Amino acid sequence: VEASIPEPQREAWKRNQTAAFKSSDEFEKEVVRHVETSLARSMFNCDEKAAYSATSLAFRDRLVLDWNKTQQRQTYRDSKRVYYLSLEFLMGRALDNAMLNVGMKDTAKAGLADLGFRIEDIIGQEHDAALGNGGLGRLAACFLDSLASLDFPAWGYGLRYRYGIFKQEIIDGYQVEVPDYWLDFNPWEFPRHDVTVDVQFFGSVKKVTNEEGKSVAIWEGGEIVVAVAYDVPIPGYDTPTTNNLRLWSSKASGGEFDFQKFNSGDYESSVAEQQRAETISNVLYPNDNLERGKELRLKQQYFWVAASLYDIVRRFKKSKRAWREFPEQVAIQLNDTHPTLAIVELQRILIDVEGLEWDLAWEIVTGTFGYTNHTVLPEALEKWPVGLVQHLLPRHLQIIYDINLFFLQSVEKQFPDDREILTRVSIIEESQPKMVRMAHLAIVGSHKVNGVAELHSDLIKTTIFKDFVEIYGPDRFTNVTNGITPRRWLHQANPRLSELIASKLGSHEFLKDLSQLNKLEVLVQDKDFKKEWAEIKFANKVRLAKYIKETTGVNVNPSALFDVQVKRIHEYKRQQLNIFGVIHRYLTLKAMTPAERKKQMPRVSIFGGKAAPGYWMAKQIIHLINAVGSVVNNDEDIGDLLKVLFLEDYNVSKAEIICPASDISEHISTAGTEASGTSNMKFVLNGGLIIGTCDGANIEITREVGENNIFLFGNLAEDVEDLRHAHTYGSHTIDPDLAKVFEEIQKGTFGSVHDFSAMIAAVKDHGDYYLVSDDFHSYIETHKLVDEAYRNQEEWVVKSITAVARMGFFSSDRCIYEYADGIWNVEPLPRRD
Ligand code: CR6
Repeated sequence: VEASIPEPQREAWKRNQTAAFKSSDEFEKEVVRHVETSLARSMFNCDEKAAYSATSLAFRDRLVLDWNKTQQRQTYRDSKRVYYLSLEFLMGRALDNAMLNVGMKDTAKAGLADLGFRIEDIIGQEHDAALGNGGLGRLAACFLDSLASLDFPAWGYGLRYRYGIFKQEIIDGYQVEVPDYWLDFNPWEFPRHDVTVDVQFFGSVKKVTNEEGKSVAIWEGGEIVVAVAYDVPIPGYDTPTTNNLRLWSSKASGGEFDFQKFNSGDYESSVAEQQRAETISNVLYPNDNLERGKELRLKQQYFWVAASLYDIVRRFKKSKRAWREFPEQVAIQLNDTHPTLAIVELQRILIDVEGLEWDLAWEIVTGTFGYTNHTVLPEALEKWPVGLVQHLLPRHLQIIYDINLFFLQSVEKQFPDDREILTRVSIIEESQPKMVRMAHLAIVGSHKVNGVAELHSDLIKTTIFKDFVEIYGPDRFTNVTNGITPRRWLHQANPRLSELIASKLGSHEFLKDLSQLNKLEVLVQDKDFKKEWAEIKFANKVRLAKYIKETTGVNVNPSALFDVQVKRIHEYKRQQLNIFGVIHRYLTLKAMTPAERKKQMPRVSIFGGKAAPGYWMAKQIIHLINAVGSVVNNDEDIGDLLKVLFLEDYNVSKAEIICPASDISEHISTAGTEASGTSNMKFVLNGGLIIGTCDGANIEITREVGENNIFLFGNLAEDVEDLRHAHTYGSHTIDPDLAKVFEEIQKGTFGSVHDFSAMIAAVKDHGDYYLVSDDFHSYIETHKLVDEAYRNQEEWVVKSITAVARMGFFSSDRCIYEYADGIWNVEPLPRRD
């Protein structure tokens, strides 16, 4: 406000306002200008990378103009804002998305062609922004797209990792991790060197009495690390609303390095502090569904939470409203427990810095936060040693103890005769060492807790958070089934299908109201439509086959049934079940006569996904898949009947090629373990069918698309516990077909007998925790049904169209409306000009 231009000079500004390009000619001008000035190059040294950079800068300029107006509007209207706190944002590429969302891809295509480039090649130059592990991070990215597309005033807050998720290379069948340095040139971010926050660590707390005779806590000493804001514009689809994703980067306080030390000749230690500070935002922890309790991870969490809250509070204070209005102006969503310290930090700011009474502050805090749980797996539930929290954040630990004290007092009042419940729900686990249970803190400090699919939300209420339902009542807990953005996962990934649908529905409106897909259902008997539908799937398979040839050297027949499982490698997701099934198929084919073989349905089994670097078993699974591939793919008896591929370095941009090309995809987690899954939705939306267990969102997909259009198999969640118990305490017999698979592996057919023995032992000797053997028979039988169904191409296409027509529910737009309504209490703020 202080730097605003005085009234008389504003005319000059208005005359000179930047205008966004409107034609391909104007676009070309912008590209050339950026090549010549921003990049200091010319037509004599403009390669595809430079053309990508200049194109991105041209689009970034557009986004920024809309971004500025959006922010001005939101500030002026002073309406409630949503803040989505996530340690992961798996954004993928930005250029294609920006072009489509602002509706200028055709313009850019023509302009680039004029300048001598193919738009696909330019798009392909971009490095994925891979600041996430898997579903949780991609969900955050889909939510940002929906929030902007639906005109919600919303900000994302995250960390600007220098290294995102590692790049995966497969060498001799083994995963090798290579650092993902993605920031050499990133045109999509705006460094805000003037937007910084000092974040304090360590030190000690002293209690003093202030002038009013009140005892106040002062946190002093320790060290300061500076958070610098980097802003990434998030364009909505078909709207000028452009929201902000703010990522924090860490740097040392007090300049570049210590000059005194430098001058006295101690160069090394003069830069040490700087290096230590920068370490905080250096690297994304590469674990999916696993928390390892590393000190640096806790530092990351507090650094990001403290900077974000300072920013949010600073923005609120500009409005000069009373503190009790805070929850009416601010909704903060905690994406998993990673940002749970935000609860403590806001309480600290309110009582220690702003001088509010505890009770009022606590009311404000709980009114502000919502917490999303994404897993019931015990190894993923965050706990921090009390000693570590004490050391790093001494004042926060005191506040956590106070929160816990007041909470347990109220529980005691409610259940005077139950001592056990206090131990079970306490935020502090009385173990050796004592631990802070972050999920408990997140529940106590939020007004709503949600799971991410119906089964999952029921499970958290009846298992891990059962006591809290007793304490707070069932209304504290709710469900918001996950969704995906149809802009990226249909319009961008599968442009031909999107255009075909648009031509039938009369417009692209379905991209903002996905329920309109249901109007496709009447077309299932339209011959031409079905033909075109099938042709598009085939073309997408040809595109993937070409990619497979380029990256693996293997020829695959695009007429074969493409069977895909791409996701993080995890025992609970059961890639081992899939590869054992593939071996079973191989053995079955080998045992046939050539005449019998001719009658079989050709298959291409496609795998992809990263294993956490420390997850040994997951790495063995990757190795087995590759080992099976090198035997099967070179077996002349088999030929095109079976190919097995592992696609290296699965990420968002590869998913955009893979999802549209699948006939069947596998979502086969042990029932009750996959909270939701979201790739299941991506595949079905692109006309692929799925084989899956009754787990996560598969159940709701079945409800929507109908049982005839999905292949379900396996034991139910409610039976898992008994089965596990029986494995351990009863007699445990292995499925006979699976036993034959094991024998073959142990014979050395796929090499490395030693490497694979642990995978077999997990099933045979260690209780088969993931029920691979229990589900094997029904898995194999269901794959036979898939083969049979695929033979009838007519029917298959009908299933595919019907399923797509019924997928409207799974748009992330629906999720955002549910959060806005049931958790955040916020309204959209569309532009009215
Ligand atoms: N790993 C769940 O496992 C869910 C996503 C997003 C996960 C997955 O089923 O779809 O979250 N959980 O809700 C966590 O990350 C803890 C995931 O991606």
